[in-house]
Amino acid sequence: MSVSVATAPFDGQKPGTSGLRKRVVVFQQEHYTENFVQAIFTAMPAPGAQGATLVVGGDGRYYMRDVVQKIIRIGAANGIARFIVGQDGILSTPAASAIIRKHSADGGIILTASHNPGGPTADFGIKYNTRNGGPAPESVTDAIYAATLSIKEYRQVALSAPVDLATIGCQHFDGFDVEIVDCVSDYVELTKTIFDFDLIRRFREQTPDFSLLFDALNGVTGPYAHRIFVDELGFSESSLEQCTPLEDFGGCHPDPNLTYADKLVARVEREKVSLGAASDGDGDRNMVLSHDWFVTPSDSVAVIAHYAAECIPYFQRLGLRGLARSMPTSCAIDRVAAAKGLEIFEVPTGWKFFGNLMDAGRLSICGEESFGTGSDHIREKDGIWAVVAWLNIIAHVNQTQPGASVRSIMRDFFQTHGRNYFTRYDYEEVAADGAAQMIDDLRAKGPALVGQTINGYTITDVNDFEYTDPIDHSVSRNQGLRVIFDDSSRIIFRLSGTGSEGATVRIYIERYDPTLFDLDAQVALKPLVDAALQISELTKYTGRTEPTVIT
Ligand code: VG1
Ligand code: CO
Repeated sequence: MSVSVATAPFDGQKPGTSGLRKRVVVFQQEHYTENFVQAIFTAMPAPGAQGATLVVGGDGRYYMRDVVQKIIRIGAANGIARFIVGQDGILSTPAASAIIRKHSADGGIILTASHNPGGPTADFGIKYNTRNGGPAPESVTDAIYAATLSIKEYRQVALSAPVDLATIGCQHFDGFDVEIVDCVSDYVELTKTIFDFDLIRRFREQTPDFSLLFDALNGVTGPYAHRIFVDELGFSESSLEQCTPLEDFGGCHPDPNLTYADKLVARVEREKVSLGAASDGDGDRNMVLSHDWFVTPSDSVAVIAHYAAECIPYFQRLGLRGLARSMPTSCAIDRVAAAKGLEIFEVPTGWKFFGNLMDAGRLSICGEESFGTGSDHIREKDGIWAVVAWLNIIAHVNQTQPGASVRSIMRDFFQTHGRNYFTRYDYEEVAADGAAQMIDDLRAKGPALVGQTINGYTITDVNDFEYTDPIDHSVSRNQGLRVIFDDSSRIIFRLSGTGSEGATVRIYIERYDPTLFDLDAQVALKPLVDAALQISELTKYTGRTEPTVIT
């Protein structure tokens, strides 16, 4: 039995870089979540919700299970015939993508605010993925937003009790089915077809000095990491830390970078760990480091692309079809593409922009500087995938260079391709007006900046990044303000589209050096960082003198 509930639009239900993210208390307002969920079903691409199969799951954060129940009730009333739900509502973002694809579902709803903190006073998020398993493109998120603006009612079925999310198996209801699936099985099966697990196992057995330390930051990847690193690859339980998903991530900020994964970083240094890694709340991000080297995400994807066709079975079988990065990501991967004669694409920030290229068979491996790395095995970035890729590469290189390490692999890479020094400065939760004004004024100042020399660097161009999708020709404008210098150095200014409060300013800084590999990135980039602060007058607009996070 389905009933209609009268409602009215809420302001600000516009999906950002990756879904709608707000404070939990915002989602808890009466009708707020229901409105957005109904808007998803209203806007579901043709042929729509009627008779469709929908995957539902999330990163385990506070409020998630309540929302799973709401989605089932509203989805069923909108005609969804079959829900595939992770046990206890749990699915990592990459696992959800894998399940949508494997079961030919019509889409999925992923409940996560990703790397944002969780808990009653922190963040929640809802994201819609389409049939290809990837984040909805802007045409769909625009339609969802439009539906939130005109909503007058939502429909839901009345159920006598909440759906049991704990018991694996299929439950039949009047007009629809709910299938509860093990949250890791499909994902682990897929991962095993991609990488050379035998090679990694042998390497581990033969190299007792090699140590792995993986930190899930109390996010969703704990169970996945346990199955893959411990059960399948044979690493010890002590290789895992913070691997139980917690509703509030144990109070930590589940963002894998040097600032927020400080516990891991300290242990990696202290215990001289060979490969340290972390992932974010929903498991799509990764950080890779060793006790003597921090691998920037921009370098990580380039190294994976460099070795993939040589040692990762999935790419040995399929070859490399093309490479891509988000615009602010460093150009290291461009050098790999050039060396291998591959197409390279530069897309706006946000994984949704890679999907069309993958679906068209033109993109194999891609990454973002924001700790996102992945391939066309699914349509989301994939944290565990990146860590296993590194294990596969390290094991492979050790066959011909015993003792090869993260550091030596990076050094070889720089010797072949040169080094793109990269850093990002984030100013989190500044006043939105000041931040927007800073970008507008910078845009206006652009033409006058061209030709100026600052700290030895001469500006040759200032522009707004605009992207035309090569497949569907859709155009995305204002995707970041770029200041380009005569030596190909770049400074990019962008406002985050994933924050839940105020604005976050991101400044991305990059410089290429063909010969010097051992500089500290902060030292190598200091003159450009100073130039960025000078050009933007950031302190004047935001009142901030220091960034919140440097990556
Ligand atoms: C950030 C990153 C972007 C990433 C997005 C979602 O977006 O910069 O590269 O795709 O988060 O990642 P923004 O708009 O805040 O810069 V996740 O792990 O939050 O799904
Ligand atoms: Co994430």
